[in-house]
Amino acid sequence: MNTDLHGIVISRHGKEVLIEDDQGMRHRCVTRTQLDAVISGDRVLWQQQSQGHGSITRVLPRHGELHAISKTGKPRVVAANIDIALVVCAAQPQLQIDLLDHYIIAAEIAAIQPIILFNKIDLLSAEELQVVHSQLDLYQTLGYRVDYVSLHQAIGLVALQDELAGKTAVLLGQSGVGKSSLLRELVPGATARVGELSAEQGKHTTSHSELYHLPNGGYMIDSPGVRSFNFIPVDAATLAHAFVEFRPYLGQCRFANCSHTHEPGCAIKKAAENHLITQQRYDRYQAMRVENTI
Ligand SMILES: Nc1nc2c(ncn2[C@@H]2O[C@H](COP(=O)(O)OP(=O)(O)OP(=O)(O)O)[C@@H](O)[C@H]2O)c(=O)[nH]1
Ligand SMILES: [Mg+2]
Ligand SMILES: [Zn+2]
Repeated sequence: MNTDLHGIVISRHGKEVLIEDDQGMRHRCVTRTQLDAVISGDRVLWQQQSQGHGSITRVLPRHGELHAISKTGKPRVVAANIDIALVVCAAQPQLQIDLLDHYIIAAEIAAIQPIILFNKIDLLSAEELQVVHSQLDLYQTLGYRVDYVSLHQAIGLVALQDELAGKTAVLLGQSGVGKSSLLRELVPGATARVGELSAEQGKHTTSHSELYHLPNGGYMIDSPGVRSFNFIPVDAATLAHAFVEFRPYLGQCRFANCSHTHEPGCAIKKAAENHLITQQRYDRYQAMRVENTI
C-alpha cells in the first residue's frame, strides 16, 4: 500500500504535473480528472509509482489563490498559495494605469499583498521619470510599496529581495515589461526565456506558470503574460472593499446595499467629492463595477 507524501507543484503541462518533494526531488505526476485545477504553488498529497513518477491524490486547501479569465472566457486559477503579487510595469511598453489598477484589485480580492515594480528606468530621462512618479505616488499614498528598478543596470533590487525572502510571490504584468528578466535576476539558474523571437507566436513569451526557489527562502511564480487581464466577476461589496481607500467609509452609506454610484447619502461619493478618494480611483471603481459585477 502506497503512503501519501507531501509535495509542492512546480508546473503543469496538460495532465502532467511536475512536483517537488520535501527532499527537493522532482517527480512527474498524473492527476485525476477531478483535480483538474492543480496549479503552480499548490501543496499536494501524492503517491510514488516508480522512480520519478507518481500520482496526485489530493490538493491541500489553498490561500492566496489568483484567478483570471482564460482566452475562452472560462475562469481559471493562475497560481495558488501566493503571499505577494509583484505587479511589474515599465517604461516600455508604456505604463497603463487602468491595467495596474486591475492587477492591484485582483490581488486585493484574493487577499494577496501587491507590490508595484516599475522597471526599465534606464530608458527614461529625469523629466520622464518625474511624470511616472506623479502617476505612481498615489499608490504609495494608498500604502503600497513602489520600487523603481532597472534590471539592465542592476538598480533597485536589493531591498526587494529582502522583502520577498520566505514568501511566495507571483509575477504579474503585461507582456514585455520584464517579468522573466526579473526572475532571472532574483533566481540564479532560472531558465525563464526572455523575449526573443519565436516562429510560432512572434514572441518567446512565457506560456505556462512555473514555480522557482528564491535563494533566501520562498518561491517565485512566473505566470503567462496576461494580455486582456480580467478577473472573475465579484459583487459590488467585494469590489468596493478591494479599493483600500474606500474601507474607512464602507458601512456609512444611507443604504446598506449602496452601490456607491447614484444613491443619496453615499459616504464613498461624499469622500470622493471631498477629495479623500481620488476621482481617478472612484472612476475606476465605477468602470470595474460595470465590467465585473455579476
Ligand atoms: N532597457 C531595458 N530593457 C529591459 C529591462 N529589463 C528587461 N528588459 C527587456 O525587455 C524585454 C522583455 O523582457 P521579458 O523579461 O521577456 O518580459 P516578460 O514580462 O517576461 O514578457 P512576457 O513573457 O511576454 O510576459 C527583453 O528584451 C528584455 O531584455 C531593463 O531594465 N531595461
Ligand atoms: Mg516572460
Ligand atoms: Zn455608497
